[in-house]
Amino acid sequence: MANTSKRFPQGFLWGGATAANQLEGGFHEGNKGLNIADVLPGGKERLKILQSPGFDFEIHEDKYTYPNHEAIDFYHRYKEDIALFAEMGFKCYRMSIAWTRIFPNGDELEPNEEGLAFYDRVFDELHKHGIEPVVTISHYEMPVYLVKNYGGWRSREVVAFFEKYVKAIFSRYKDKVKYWLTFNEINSGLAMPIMGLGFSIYNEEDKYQGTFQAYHHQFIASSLAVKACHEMIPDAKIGCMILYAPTYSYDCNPENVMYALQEGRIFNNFCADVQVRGEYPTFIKRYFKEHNINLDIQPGDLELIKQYPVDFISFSYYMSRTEKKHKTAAEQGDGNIIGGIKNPFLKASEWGWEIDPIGLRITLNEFYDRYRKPLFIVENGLGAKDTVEADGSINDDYRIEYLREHIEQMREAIEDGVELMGYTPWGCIDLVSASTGEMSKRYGFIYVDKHDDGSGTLERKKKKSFYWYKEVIATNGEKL
Ligand code: BGP
Repeated sequence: MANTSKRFPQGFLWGGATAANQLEGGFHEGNKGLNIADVLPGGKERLKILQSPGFDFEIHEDKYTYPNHEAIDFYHRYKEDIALFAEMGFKCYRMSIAWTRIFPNGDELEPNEEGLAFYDRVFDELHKHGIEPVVTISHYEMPVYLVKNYGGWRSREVVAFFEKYVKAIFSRYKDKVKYWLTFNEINSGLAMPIMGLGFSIYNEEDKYQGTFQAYHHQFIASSLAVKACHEMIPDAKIGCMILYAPTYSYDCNPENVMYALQEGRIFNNFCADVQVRGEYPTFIKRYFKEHNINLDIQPGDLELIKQYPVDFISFSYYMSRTEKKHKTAAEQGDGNIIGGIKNPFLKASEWGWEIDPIGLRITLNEFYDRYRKPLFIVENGLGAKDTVEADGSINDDYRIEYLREHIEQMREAIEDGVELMGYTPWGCIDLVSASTGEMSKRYGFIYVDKHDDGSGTLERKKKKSFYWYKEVIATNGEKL
């Protein structure tokens, strides 16, 4: 008999998601070291830099602005912000720890007490309001020192520094944090090497070799994190985090179907297969051969990866991708961050991200069919420009519509049999955009008075979606 209840499962984790470098600010405070995000300029150049092979990782104040240096000042305003999350009824809050607050350069012998104490205060504040922290260990913020001196994830030495960082935070927060995520959007390094893999000098010739060697190191680091988590916090769960975009064939031409399958497997499944199944997928062997990739795999690596897969799968979902083997320049999509061609059935956001709620149901089913592990949607949302009306209200009906349509598809997927743990829409409070470095691409239920040129009072205001989401949570998804 069909389940007619519109409610979500009991204990469903409704919440919101952010990342340290996009909201904290205080980039020099508390002995924090520089991370990649601290040296990435805002504005037009940013996306080009992210997708390009090389970058000098210096701060050039005369030439660029660095929006995350102040960001939205969560570093000083976390109490006020957490109180607003609590008012919406958040059951959980996804956030990240900045590695450089704990180990400013990345290779110190001892962790930085001021950094540790900051997150203690944040976790205590969350628990005071009954909100469960969901913590990303590494969200696009490798220490610049490790990039410059070791070459980022291409260096095997970085694995040990990461393991040390992970053990330091597990040991400190073992009683406060029970949900951990390893690397944010680990597969994004395939499209954006700087953020995903922390490369310093990276050239076209060794693009494939360098990228996949770096991935191998991240996979070892992921397994070491799972091992440490299970040993140090037996009642905690640790997941991977994948940027998922279901990949459609443009038409039923088998050539295009095969092409879409191959593109989708590399982008969506390669990292997840290793982190979840604990082994390199069979299809990657041919890919490695064709791209002349010879991984340096040391004795014990594959056993470690096999022994310590993640407990659950978290992922971000913003868009689907449509592919065709031979595409013309005119067919190329102009905004979808992971490429593909324009899908004639879909509308796109102002930034060209194609809006596809059914794609979320497809994603949930594809994940669950393939891995049979609990799923957690830890990012989803609409980046849009908001207008503050004369009376101070912000009527973001477009955002409500976007979220409602996606939540409806989540409900369908649960009916399909998918095990879904929770939902944390991205940027629950306006913050700096990762791809543009700007404030005007807003996702929040809470508006922050801060603008692309850095001006603004940083005052927080509740948007219309704030009240809507509050009711969604209060009714456990029954009232959308
Ligand atoms: C994901 C990142 C986030 C976030 C989000 C929205 O890729 O994990 O950090 O920023 O996308 O992207 P953007 O800010 O570019 O709109």
